Formats: sequence, structure tokens, C-alpha cells
Amino acid sequence: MLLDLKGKKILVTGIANSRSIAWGVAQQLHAAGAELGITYLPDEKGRFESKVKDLTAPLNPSLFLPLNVQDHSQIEAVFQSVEEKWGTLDGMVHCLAFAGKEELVGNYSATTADGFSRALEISAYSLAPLCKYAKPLFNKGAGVVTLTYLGAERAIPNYNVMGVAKAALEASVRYLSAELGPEHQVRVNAISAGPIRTLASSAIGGILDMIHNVEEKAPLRRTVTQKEVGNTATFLLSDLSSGISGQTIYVDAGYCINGM
Ligand code: IMJ
Repeated sequence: MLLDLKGKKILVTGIANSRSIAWGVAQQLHAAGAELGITYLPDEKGRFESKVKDLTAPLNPSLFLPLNVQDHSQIEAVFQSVEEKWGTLDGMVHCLAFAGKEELVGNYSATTADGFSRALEISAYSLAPLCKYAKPLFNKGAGVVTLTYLGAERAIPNYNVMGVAKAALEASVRYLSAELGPEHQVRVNAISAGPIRTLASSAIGGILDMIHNVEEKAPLRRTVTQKEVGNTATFLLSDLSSGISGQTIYVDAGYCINGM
């Protein structure tokens, strides 16, 4: 079976809680037999650490590591641990995004230089150094999957600087695909997920309008689930998708095909 991920070692970033899309991805990768490494965002009180540890314990991750992508030494330390524990790597899942709350409301022209830098550093740039350190560890046929959103190519109210960051992320997927493909058949793809109620979306004004709009207009007349995104990520990290690289695949109940 080409979708068997047994024995494949995959690093999953971006789990914050049980609504995280990354959590849906981790569960489906586990169900397909993958061995997981999980990263969490370290904070002073260790809240994410204990929450993510408890949540992911049933998946028996063989690595559980802190990762704040704004700290280069933490990126190096993650791949040091991956090399020591696993030696090689078959996949990496990048589900990281952050913009200041004030940047996600009102006019895009009000974006500050600091807000712009931070959003692009965390949400787009971070994929590059993660790939740089993963590259020497990747087995033949390994894969990288990241998450994007339609706001990268359409002007969606309040998405603002995150849309610009996702546009940069989608372009990064193409450049990394061109870089990682030739030597080791490593594929890099993005999943453009439709709106889902998560920690990253619940805090946002207008998200419910967006969800209702999808329920009314998407070809499937519903939103998608974390599990559906997880299944597509599993496909993209399996040999079933061996001919696909550099793409943005829409898991959005068909929403983006509509003209209006
Ligand atoms: C985010 C902002 C505005 C509109 C939005 C979203 N719509 C959707 C999202 C319509 C679906 C969620 N999304 C796709 C994101 O990428 C969210 C990223 C995000 C969310 C927050 C909230 C809390 C915070 N910073 C954030 N940074 C990035 O402080």
C-alpha cells in the first residue's frame, strides 16, 4: 500500500490545542503508521508544553521538543535532537503563523514595519531555515507540508498582513520545491485550508461571517475539518503523491472555484 507511513519519521510543528489543524494532521499521520516528533511553543509558564504533551501522549511521540522559530538556536537544537534520535527524517509539517492582533483588523495600509517583519518572519520565513536543517537528514522521497489560506491571493477582510505572509509562504514552497527536489526527490507542498474554528481563528472578528459564507456557497455547502486537512497532509507525505511538488492543494470544500 502506497499510503502506508509505517516506519516513516515525521516532525509536526504548530500544535497548540485540540482544535489545531496540526493536531488533525498529527492524528491522521499516526493512524497511517508514522512515528512522530512533536514541537511546541515554549512559554514562561509552560502552559503549551503541558497541554500539548497531554494531548499528544496517545500518539506516543518519540520526540517532544520546544520550538520558537524566532530563536535560531532552538531550530538548530530541534534538528540536533532529530539527528541523535532518528538519524534521518521522512517528513516535516509546518503549521506556524502569527501576526499581532492589531494587524488583523482594519486597514492593511496601517501595518507597521515591525508588525510586517514579525508576521513574515514567523509565518513565512521560518519554513526556509527549517528546510535548511532538515535537508541533510531527509531520506529519498521525504516531504514537507505547510498550511496556507486563500487570503494569500484574494483580499479577505482583516486578513491583511497574514495574506501577504501566506503569499510569501506559497512562493517559498515553489523555491524550496525547486531546491530540494533534484538531489533527494524531496517534495514541498502547501495545503490551502478553508476556514475552521481554531485558536488562530476564534480570536478573529468576522470569522463566523466567513464560515457562514462557506456553508452557503462552497460546492459542498459546509466547512472542512481538521481531519480532512490531516488526510490530505498524509497523502502529500505518502508515496501516493510522488508526482506532486511545489503545489498549493485546496482543502476548502471547493469554495475557491466560485466566481462570487
Ligand atoms: C485570520 C484573520 C482574519 C481573517 C481570517 C483569519 N479568516 C480566517 C483566518 C477569514 C479563516 C484564520 N487564518 C487562516 C489564519 O491564518 C490565522 C492566523 C493568525 C491568527 C491570529 C489570532 C490571534 C493573534 N494572532 C494571530 N496570528 C495569525 O494574536
